[in-house]
Amino acid sequence: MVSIKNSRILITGGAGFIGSNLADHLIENNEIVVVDDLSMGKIENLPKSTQLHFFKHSITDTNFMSKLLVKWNFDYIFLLAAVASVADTISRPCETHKINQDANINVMEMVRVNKLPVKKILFSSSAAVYGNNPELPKCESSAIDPISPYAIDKFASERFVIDYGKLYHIPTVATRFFNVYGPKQNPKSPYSGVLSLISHSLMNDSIFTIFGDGKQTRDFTYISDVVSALELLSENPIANHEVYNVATEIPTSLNKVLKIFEKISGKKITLAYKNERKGDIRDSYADVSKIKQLGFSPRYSITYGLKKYWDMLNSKRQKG
Ligand code: UD2
Repeated sequence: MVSIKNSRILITGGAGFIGSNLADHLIENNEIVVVDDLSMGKIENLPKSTQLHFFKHSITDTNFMSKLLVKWNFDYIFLLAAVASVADTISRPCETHKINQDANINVMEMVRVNKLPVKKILFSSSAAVYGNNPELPKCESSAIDPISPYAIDKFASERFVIDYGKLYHIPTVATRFFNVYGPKQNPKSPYSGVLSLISHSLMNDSIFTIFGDGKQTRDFTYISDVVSALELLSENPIANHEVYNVATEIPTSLNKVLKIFEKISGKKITLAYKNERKGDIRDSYADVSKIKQLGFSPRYSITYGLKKYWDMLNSKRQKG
C-alpha cells in the first residue's frame, strides 16, 4: 500500500538498486525527480512514466542541484546516491568523499538557505558505521567504529543531516541499512551484494567463490521491506532527527543462503573457496526495536525474499 500521495519527490541515486525500487513504489501517485550519474545505476531500472523526470547528473554539481531544489520545491527528498563500494572509497577517498558527504551537505545547505518547505529529508546510511564493534545485535546506540572512507562519510553525513535538521528546523531522518538484496541489485563488481553475486552465478551457471568457510552471517533484508521502512519514516512525524536500523533481526549464514537458493532454483551451484576477505566482519545482525515502535515489521523471511528475488530474475530473463 502506498501512503505518500500527490507529492513532489526527489530521489538522488534513483536509477540505482534501492532508489529505483523506491521510485517504482511511489511513481503511481506522485511526481518523481531522479538525479543519477548512471555510474552504477541503469536507466532501464527506472519506471516508464510521464510522472518520472530523469536527470543524468552528478549530485556534486552544486549549481545544478541548487537550481533543481529551488525550482521543484520537493515535499520529500531521499538521499540515496553514493559510491556504494567500500573498496572504491578506499582507493579514491577524496573523490568519493565529495559524493558520499559533501554533496549531501550541500542539499541540506540549499534547503536551509532557501527556506525550502520540505516535509522530510531521508539520508541512507549503512551498518558499515558499526565497523568492527563486536556487539550483537547492533542497536542504534551501539558504539560506532567506522573503518573505511565509506563508513566515515556515512556516519558524518548522518550527523550532518540530523544536526542540520535540529539546528535549522528541517525534518530529517537517517537509516542504517543491513545487507539489502533483491531485484535490480547490480552484480557488476566483486563488492556487489553477495546475494546478487550468488543469483548471477546461478542464472549463468558460473562458479561462485566463498570467502572463508561460509559460516559468516548477515542480516539479509529484502528490498521491499527497505522501501516500506523508507515510506514509514518519511511520513511518521515521530521519526524526526533520529537514526534507525533497517533490517530483520535474523542472522543467516552464507551456507544456509546457498542451500535455500539451490532448493528454490532446483539448480546446484558450483562453489570455489578462497581465504576470508580482509576486513570482513564475521557476524552481523541488527536490533530493529526502534523502528518497530513506529509500526515497522519486516515481512520477508530469507526464504520468502529469495523466492521472490529468484522469480523476478526469471521473469525478467523470459521477457528478454
Ligand atoms: C556490507 C556492505 C558494505 C558495508 C559492510 C559493513 C553490501 C553489498 N555491502 O558488506 O557496503 O556496508 O556491509 O559491514 O551491502 N562474499 C563471498 N563471496 C563473494 C562476495 C562476498 O563469500 O563473492 C562474502 C563476504 O566475504 C562477506 C559476505 O559474503 O563475508 C557478505 O558480503 P557483502 O559484500 O555482500 O556484504 P558485507 O556485509 O561484507
